Amino acid sequence: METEVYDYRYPVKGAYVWRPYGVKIRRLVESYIRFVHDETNHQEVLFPVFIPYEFLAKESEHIRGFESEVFWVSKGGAGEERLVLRPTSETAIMPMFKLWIKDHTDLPFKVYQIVSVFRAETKATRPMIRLREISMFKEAHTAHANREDAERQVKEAVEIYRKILDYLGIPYLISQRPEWDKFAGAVYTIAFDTVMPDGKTMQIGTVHYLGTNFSRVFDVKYLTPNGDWEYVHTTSYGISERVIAAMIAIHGDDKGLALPPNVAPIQVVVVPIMYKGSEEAVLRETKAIQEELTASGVRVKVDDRIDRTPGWKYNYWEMMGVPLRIEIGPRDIENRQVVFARRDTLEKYVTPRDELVETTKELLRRINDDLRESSWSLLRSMTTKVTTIEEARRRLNEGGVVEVPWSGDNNCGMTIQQLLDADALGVPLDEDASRDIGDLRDLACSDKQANYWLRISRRY
Ligand code: P5A
Repeated sequence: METEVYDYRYPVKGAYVWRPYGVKIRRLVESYIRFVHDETNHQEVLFPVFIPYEFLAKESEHIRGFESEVFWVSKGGAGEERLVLRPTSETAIMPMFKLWIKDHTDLPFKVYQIVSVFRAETKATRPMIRLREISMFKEAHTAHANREDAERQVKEAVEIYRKILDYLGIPYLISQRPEWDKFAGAVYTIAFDTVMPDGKTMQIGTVHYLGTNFSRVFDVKYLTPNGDWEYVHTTSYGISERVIAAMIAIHGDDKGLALPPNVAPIQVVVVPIMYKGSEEAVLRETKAIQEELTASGVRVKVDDRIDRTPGWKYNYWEMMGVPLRIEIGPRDIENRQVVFARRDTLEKYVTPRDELVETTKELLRRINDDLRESSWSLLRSMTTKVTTIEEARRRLNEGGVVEVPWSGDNNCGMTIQQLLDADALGVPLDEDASRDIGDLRDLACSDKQANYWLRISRRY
């Protein structure tokens, strides 16, 4: 199954091949990502993959974070070069922002691209999750007149990511990363994490407020209405094919993929059931159904292979995650009815033939909603507040996320990580997260009053 989407067998570590069915899924995901950025006035750009090393190294925290993960291009033909393959594009974008941004009327300035970036990851690579060539890296970069406007952009970015993840039915926790785990060069980082079926969390998107850290070293200034020159405040935010990995892992089951109709390359597969003598009628009906559904905007495929049984086809398309199946046999034609089977619940429905289009659309809508809802309830059931080390350890061993009392002191936070042998995701920012902490002590520093809940999990 997996190899119809993505092939792990490419002979370079951390680099894999998207196969045709996978590319179709990916394009549907990308086109929604583009849609949401376009509707919020981000302009799509395409930057070179090369960055001169001295540019990457200009911002001291940034290079400290990325130095060990850089792929070098040190030879071009016979000549020597000092280029790197971008691990992310802040330092490629800034010199161009300097040329493009003149005065306050140019702000805010918002661009994005969907490209490959390269990171020599030190942790073990994993297909679609920890790549050395991240091939669906959507990165947005924005510049603003002041902190307030940049932070407004951070909020917009969080809404954009909510929308994308909701569309894919992926549940998420939103946390402000602790100081020791923010993006290299950021003032602060807000992260989206999901819980994978094994109980470990995965970071599936991050939004960074970069302050003037990059604009100062690249000298990106704008002319204010008063005639002063000021540094722009920048933000950046990114997601990758990890969202596809999360979608596949979270909705799939032991029968294979279960794709949300929103991004399923085939939303409905029609399987004709032919008995001797009725072939012609069944195929005629199948074709009529295909045409009606196609005309109403549904992505539909007819599986009329004659060398496969209907049962074989049911299994195959279930494995491929097609959300809805329609079975058409002579009896259904006679009774003027359509038989539907849902991939997610495996339930069957029979509806009158003249309600074909309505029912199809209603079922597709419901499958999107139900996949999202059931994933959310799983995530909620895997997140718990605990107040003792023993309870936290026990919960973490079962898989999931714990929230423990924390003073806000970084040393205490890092000690909590060590005590629990797990990582801090940060302080909850979700709208529905309760911040109330009452009269508790820091889990690691019992002499300190707790001020926050700190999220802890084992991470991918
Ligand atoms: C934001 C975009 C950045 O690089 N610069 C431009 C900022 N942030 S980040 O957190 O480092 O990466 C953004 C998201 O990309 C995913 N990601 C990866 N996916 C697959 N393989 C990797 N090796 C990898 N590294 C990061 C994460 O989802 C991350 O949140």
